[in-house]
Amino acid sequence: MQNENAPIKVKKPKKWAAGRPAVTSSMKQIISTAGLVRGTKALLEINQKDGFDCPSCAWPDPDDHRAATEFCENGAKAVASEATSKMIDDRFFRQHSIEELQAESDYWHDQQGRLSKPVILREGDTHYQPITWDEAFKIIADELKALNSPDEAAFYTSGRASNEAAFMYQLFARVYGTNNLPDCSNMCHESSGSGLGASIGIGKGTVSLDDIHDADTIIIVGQNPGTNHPRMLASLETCVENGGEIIAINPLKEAGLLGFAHPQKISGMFNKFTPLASQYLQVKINGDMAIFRGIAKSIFEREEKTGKKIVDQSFIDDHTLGFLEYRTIVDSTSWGRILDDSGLTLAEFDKLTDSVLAKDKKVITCWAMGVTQQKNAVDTIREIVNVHLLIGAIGRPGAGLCPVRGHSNVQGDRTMGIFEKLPEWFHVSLENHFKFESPREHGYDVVESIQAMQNGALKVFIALGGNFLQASPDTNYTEYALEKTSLTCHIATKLNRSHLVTGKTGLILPCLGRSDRDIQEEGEQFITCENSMGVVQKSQGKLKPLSNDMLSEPMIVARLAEATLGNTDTIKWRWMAEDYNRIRDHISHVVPGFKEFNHRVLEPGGFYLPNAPKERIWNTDTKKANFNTAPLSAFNVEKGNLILQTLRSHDQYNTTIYGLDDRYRGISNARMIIFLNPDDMRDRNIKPLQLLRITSHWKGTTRVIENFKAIPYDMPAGSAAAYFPEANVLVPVDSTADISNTPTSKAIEISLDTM
Ligand SMILES: Nc1nc2c(c(=O)[nH]1)N[C@H]1C(S)=C(S)[C@@H](COP(=O)(O)OP(=O)(O)OC[C@H]3O[C@@H](n4cnc5c(=O)[nH]c(N)nc54)[C@H](O)[C@@H]3O)O[C@H]1N2
Ligand SMILES: Nc1nc2c(c(=O)[nH]1)N[C@H]1C(S)=C(S)[C@@H](COP(=O)(O)OP(=O)(O)OC[C@H]3O[C@@H](n4cnc5c(=O)[nH]c(N)nc54)[C@H](O)[C@@H]3O)O[C@H]1N2
Ligand SMILES: [Mo]
Repeated sequence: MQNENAPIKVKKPKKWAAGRPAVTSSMKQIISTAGLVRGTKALLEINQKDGFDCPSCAWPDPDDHRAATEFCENGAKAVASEATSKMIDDRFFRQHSIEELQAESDYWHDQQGRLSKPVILREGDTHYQPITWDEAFKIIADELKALNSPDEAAFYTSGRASNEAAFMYQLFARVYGTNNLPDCSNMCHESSGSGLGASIGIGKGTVSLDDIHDADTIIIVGQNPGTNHPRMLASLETCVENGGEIIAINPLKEAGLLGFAHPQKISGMFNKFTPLASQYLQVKINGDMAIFRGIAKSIFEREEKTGKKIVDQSFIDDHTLGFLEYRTIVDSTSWGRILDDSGLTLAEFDKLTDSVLAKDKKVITCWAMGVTQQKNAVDTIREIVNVHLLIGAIGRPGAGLCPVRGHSNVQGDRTMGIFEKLPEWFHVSLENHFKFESPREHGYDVVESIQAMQNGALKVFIALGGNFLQASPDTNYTEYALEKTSLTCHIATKLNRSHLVTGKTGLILPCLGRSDRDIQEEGEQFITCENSMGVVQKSQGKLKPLSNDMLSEPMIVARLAEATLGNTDTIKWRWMAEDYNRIRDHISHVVPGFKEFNHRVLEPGGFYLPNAPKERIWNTDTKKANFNTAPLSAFNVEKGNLILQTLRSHDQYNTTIYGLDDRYRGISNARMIIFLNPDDMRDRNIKPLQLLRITSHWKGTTRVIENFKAIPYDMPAGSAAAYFPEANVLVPVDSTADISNTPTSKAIEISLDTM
């Protein structure tokens, strides 16, 4: 374990990612947590066709050949954290009161090992106590049955849950009678789903790995793949080697976008790196919509100047609606406004447009949280689509849209029906197959759930994984909200802060993780996941579970459902979970694209789900791809205030903190820091490492965090960055994106004071 009191070290940020340091760092981590034998065994199984899907990110595995080490530094760390040989037992909870545990850091919580037995915190108790599984299910079932309405309960999902667990879980919620199925996606790529659905008729990306390798130009917006999707760097390297160009749009200079040394190649082990981004556009926070508007404007101006058609008119005519209206709004957006909002120069736009129009216009745009967690996220994503529609860069090889998902099965969970606004056809499909009445009223998303707990409308909160308290905005507000409930129950692998802020009664139910062997009544089981590119694959854990008292997620859901609802002719909960083929068989009847699921999933490497836009078929309301016509919007702050974005360090997986370093940004031993523009620091007379109080401002209210050290960093004036989850206190619960209701974790108005 690292010493949390060690002094902070600050070095120059790195100019490339991975290489030998990545290998050393991951090996150190896995051996120290999981031990050499267990650790090596786990590593060799990650992302192999008969092994388990890496629990870290949703970047796809190669379709054809896979290296024996198809994982990355951060995948190895995620596995080490799960495959640890340390265990939390009864003694742990006897020893530590809730109050003591609350005083420890997130890093410390993760270091305590795997949860191994169900425990309960009864009203007034100071310590969690062991409980049997049967008792635990009975307590939850009694509580659920006693509610005035099923809508007084919510069922949260984090994106590691398998397709099988997720399908059972949403079925349970709906048979019970509610659509209250908030999930981590609400805080993550919900804006992508909303934007893409309206524009092209599917809430998912349209490219495969081959497209990434073949593209002429890949634009990466608001994403830090060096840390969060390291295996993507190998795909980008292939694109560059094939003559493609990478363009980064990011306020911060991120090492992983600058260059990559492939750790599985000899050259990479000697730290010889391939330069990646040939253009690095340091956009102002929230300036991305202006960038894509600017590309469209440049294209129209070039057409006028040269008298030649540049847009793909036949694609526009055959496949889209709204072109003329879009053209009008682009014409009426001034360059002054575009340059102001984006922070770029005309020369930068010129070069960028050259690249978008280069060669065969095989353009792919990738994006992640820098785009989705903004007030105007949905319009920004739709503006990205607008540019792709202009040049027909969708539904052909080497071109398309690529929202890069976070959690390894967050996309699959949504496909399985984890959605508070489930479409009508899915309800009908469930009803026809299972013969029950599925409730139609939309359920609560994450933000609405927090608000409903606050106003007393939501009384029971059940979480299939995740760390709701730390992942949610407005930490203090969310904490009070959770405390107002009558029951909180977490199905989890590792201890986290959400387990320590409970309703009247709190329960923790320990479950198997991806790397664990899963044996049920009918023998050894596997689960399935869907990656960011719509490939469904099997995943089979191989490690012996540390304790016999953990249950699998499908079995926990099944027993909970059985205790609450009982079995019927059409739904035999426990029987389903005794053999996951039975769950998959149900899925094949309910969810489109899963016909013969049990058969096709045995294909090595899995199978692709249907994706209509890839075939230029648009399942939108209009049956066309829709141009979106929205005025530019910008996030303005009062003079002297800054815009803060919250981001991930290199040593964390969301709220799980593996270590205290952010290697590529040059930071060691610190998380309570704020990156600032050097000129902004000078203007405010702030010295490096000086301690600051940060106040966020929202509709006349303020929120405060203290003791954050100032770090000068290369980013546009007026912007700032701090780590998630420490800075979540500052994110106002009702500051959310239009339409998707995603918290605006990448744009918060702040002021600074020295302490
Ligand atoms: N190791 C590791 N892997 C992970 C995760 C993890 O925590 N650790 N988390 C997983 C999950 S759930 C997700 S969703 C993904 C997250 O993957 P990312 O989206 O890469 O995660 P963030 O750290 O939030 O990074 C956002 C990036 O957006 C940039 N940014 C901020 N504001 C703006 C803006 O206004 N415009 C632009 N263009 N850029 C901006 C930031 O500088 C940063 O580089 O990663 C997944 N993979
Ligand atoms: N300010 C700010 N807030 C953010 C973000 C941001 O960028 N800035 N990002 C948002 C994003 S993109 C996301 S996805 C959310 C993440 O929100 P969550 O998904 O809720 O959070 P995680 O940190 O991924 O959850 C980690 C916990 O999941 C449990 N867990 C791990 N593996 C398993 C498993 O296999 N099964 C079960 N049952 N439990 C498991 C462990 O107990 C672990 O402590 O946070 C969001 N919050
Ligand atoms: Mo995410």
